[in-house]
Amino acid sequence: MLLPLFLNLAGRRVVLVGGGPVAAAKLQQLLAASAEVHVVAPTIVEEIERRACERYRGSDLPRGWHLNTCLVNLYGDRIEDGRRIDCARLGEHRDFEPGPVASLSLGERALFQFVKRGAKHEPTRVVAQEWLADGSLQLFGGDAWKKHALHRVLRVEKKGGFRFQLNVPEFETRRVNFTFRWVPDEHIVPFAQLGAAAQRDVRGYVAELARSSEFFAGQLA
Ligand SMILES: O=C(O)CCC(=O)C(=O)O
Repeated sequence: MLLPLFLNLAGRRVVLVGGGPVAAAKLQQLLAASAEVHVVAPTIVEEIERRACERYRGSDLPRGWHLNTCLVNLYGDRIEDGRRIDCARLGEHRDFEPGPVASLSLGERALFQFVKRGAKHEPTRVVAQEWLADGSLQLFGGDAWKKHALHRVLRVEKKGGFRFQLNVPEFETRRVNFTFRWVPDEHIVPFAQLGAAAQRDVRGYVAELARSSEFFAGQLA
């Protein structure tokens, strides 16, 4: 039997246990309810990396590198003089880090395209496209997709009613995308072992992360 819950979670700390698609869907709902979410999912990145290693090998998978960092893209409307300006797109580009791209999407569906630029005066050609929905995990690698094609997000829908309360001034977020990146093991260094200048550079950022992460709080202890 299901137990429906009607709780005001705005500003309340919520612990979410798990890192699979069900947890990802719940995360979206909790963020939309303005909860302060603490995710306990030590395996999410390892699981994504395991799937990447199953599909890619040889020169497509850098040796001695691991998925260890993440770029977060917010898609939505910019609020300017009370008007909403839809800027939910990302222009065509390549990701230059080695290794397959692993990207996790939350919120509204996005139209993701692989494109090739034509010769001078010829239009850009779409070579493949897919809709990335709430909870989608997308993996792509190899020269065909990473080197010989560019990728872009053409648009993000508004049909699902997704809104993330992320406290970004003058911005309404309806899609969040996490793109995990491969990092060589020797670059993964505990905060305490960084040089003084590097520690100064990142201390404020680590302190901000430490507010909601035991891992980063431990790094500063
Ligand atoms: O938002 C997405 O689905 C794609 C993000 C992307 O292409 C990137 O971060 O390089």
